[in-house]
Amino acid sequence: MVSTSTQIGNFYFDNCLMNAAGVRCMTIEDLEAIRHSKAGAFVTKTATLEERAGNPSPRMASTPLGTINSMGLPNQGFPYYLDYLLSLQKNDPNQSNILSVVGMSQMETHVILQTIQNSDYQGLVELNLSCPNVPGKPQIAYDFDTTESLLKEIFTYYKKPLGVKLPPYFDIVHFDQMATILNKFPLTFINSVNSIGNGLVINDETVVIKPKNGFGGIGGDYIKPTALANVHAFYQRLKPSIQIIGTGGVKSGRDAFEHILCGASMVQIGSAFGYEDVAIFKRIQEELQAIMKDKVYENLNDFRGKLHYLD
Ligand code: RRO
Repeated sequence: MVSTSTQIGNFYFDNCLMNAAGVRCMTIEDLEAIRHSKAGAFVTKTATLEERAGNPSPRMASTPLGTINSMGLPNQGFPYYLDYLLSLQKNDPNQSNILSVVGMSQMETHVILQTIQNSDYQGLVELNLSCPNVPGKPQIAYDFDTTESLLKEIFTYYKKPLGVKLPPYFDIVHFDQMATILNKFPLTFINSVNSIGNGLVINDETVVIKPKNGFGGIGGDYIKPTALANVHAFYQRLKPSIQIIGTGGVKSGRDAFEHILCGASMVQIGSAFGYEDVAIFKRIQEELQAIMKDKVYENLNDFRGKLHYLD
């Protein structure tokens, strides 16, 4: 029997496929749709301390090869998502989903994480260190010193399972430097990658989204090779206790297979989930199972991280 079940830390999932934060996950209605689908879990839209309207529209556009967005962190405020997750946890203590958060300042990030630490929430939390779209706020994880000092401070009080969402890196030295920092902390997982920040898509002579004069995060087919490289680079460098969620360019079972081959324990679907809605989880699960069956792999452990190199 071919299984796509997986584990992150002490949490078990029937299926390794789930949504990527930001896509169809801003309201309880969105999250319930994922929860009742074949997805193994959901992750919430990244939540800030207070509700945010985000950037002006149009703020997302599609091309035949993917998406560009500059949403600007629209969300309902983190208590909305925490309360919902707590209500799910009450009904089923074994439920495991991911709460994505980040503050608009380091102080706000600490307030959010301290509140979660002091709550009854027992599930996974992902700290988004890579939002590319808030004007005037650089992506935290491109500043290595800030990332290290922030994580150092967080782990003085945060004792629950925590992961970080990373932007793509493009240089071997940066993979080395970031992995060295991450390995200093008791992280449960990393999620690699967020959108490739600050791309530009043009239609005729005009940009296609309004915020930041058209600059926005790129997702979809454009980013799969970058995502696979990041997943594999971190798989090679991180201590085994830090697991990897692979995100970027997944629209088929083959794409999910490649992320797992590169070292991912779970695979998130962003742009393609936006196009196809919750039916995508069943389709990609079946495609992945067909590939595994063909290769006589029974579970993810049979091929996770086992990418072949040329001699
Ligand atoms: O809301 C956004 O503009 C956004 C976020 Br927080 C993120 O992490 N990645 C992205 O592509 N867009």
